[in-house]
Amino acid sequence: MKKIAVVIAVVIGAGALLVALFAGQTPSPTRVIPNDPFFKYQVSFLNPGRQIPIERTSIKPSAVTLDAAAGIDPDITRAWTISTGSRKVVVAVLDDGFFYNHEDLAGNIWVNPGESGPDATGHPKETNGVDDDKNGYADDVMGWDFAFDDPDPDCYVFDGKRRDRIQPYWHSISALGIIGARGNNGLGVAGVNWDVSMMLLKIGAQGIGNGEKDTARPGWAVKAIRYAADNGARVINWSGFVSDPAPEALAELKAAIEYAGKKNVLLVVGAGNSGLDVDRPENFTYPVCFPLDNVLTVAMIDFKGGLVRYQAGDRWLGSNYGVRNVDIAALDENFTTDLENGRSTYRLGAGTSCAAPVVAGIAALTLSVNPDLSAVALKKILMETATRLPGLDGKVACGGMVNAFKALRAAR
Ligand SMILES: [Ca+2]
Ligand SMILES: [Ca+2]
Ligand SMILES: [Ca+2]
Repeated sequence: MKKIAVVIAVVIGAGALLVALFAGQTPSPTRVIPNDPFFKYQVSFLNPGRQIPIERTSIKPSAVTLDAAAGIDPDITRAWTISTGSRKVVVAVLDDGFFYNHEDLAGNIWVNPGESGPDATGHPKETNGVDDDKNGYADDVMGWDFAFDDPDPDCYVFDGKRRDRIQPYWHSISALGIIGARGNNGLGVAGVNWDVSMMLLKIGAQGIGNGEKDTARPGWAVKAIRYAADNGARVINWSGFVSDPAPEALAELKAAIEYAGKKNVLLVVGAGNSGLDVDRPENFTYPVCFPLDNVLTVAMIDFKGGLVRYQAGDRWLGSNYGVRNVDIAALDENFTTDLENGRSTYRLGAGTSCAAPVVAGIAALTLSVNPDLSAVALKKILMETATRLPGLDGKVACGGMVNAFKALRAAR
């Protein structure tokens, strides 16, 4: 555990202000506020309520005002009084390519101990072309690119045939920053975990955009999930889904997730942004709708505590839901890491792709306190300690939003 750097003690005077700001939450003796300059925009971690003005990006003025109710947050600043994370906890992220050189992420990328340092001939194991740890993958020092079967899960998408770079991709970067941007380093934002090891498993494009054709295939996800389970991950974040898979492919995917479950790996997935009841068979989507006890499915809520719902043309979109297939909710609007023309930047992300990493991050933070929890026990703690919200009744299984402080307290 990282030594807690700044503890805000609630004292007479200042305490009155804090108690007033956080009315609706249990009174707290302490909170931990990191020194990262953009933490002030991370109101999804610490929501003061009322009208909250923030910027949408770090690179140009782009003010937005969030209409918030006090107490609608995952209580992370109180959880940080217990733990700010550990490099020993490995979270695998299944996504498109990764901008792992981001200034606020580089320090929290997983380093495969069996593929780092000098080999017997003095060459670096990272680049010697040898599968030093004999796990089936040569030079897999930070993870693997399953889409192109090479050790570099880099941040570009391809057209699926030619290896020409089309464009930098961005979907994964918001998830990485939420789970584990370096915290309290005086730079950028703070992740749920100030310290963590993020294993990078590239399985193809997870969002839909112009010119992006290497859409995730179930076969790549199957390999990635088995890799995560075999190489020390305890949590997998998958803010995505497989589209139109064949029944055999689905069976293989289910078997891989069950295999991960046997190794106590919890798979956290975004419920999806189509505004659908995914308990209805015509709306089934995978892996969201696998009835497996090591899958935790995350809906997205707004700052008032209701399921996100918005009109797009003549259609209603928003968080998917369903008391059987969706387990828990989290705020989706998170100020997190981004990239712009190859530069490290920061941006307000949204969607269940940003809600799932909040829960995956809190799962990892919980394991930093108690690494002996099974995947099933971890899922149970997260659901049982969730903050119940009337708007989630009948929409998600536990009827609430994730609460980091209560989860860590229960796990201790
Ligand atoms: Ca290897
Ligand atoms: Ca090697
Ligand atoms: Ca930081």
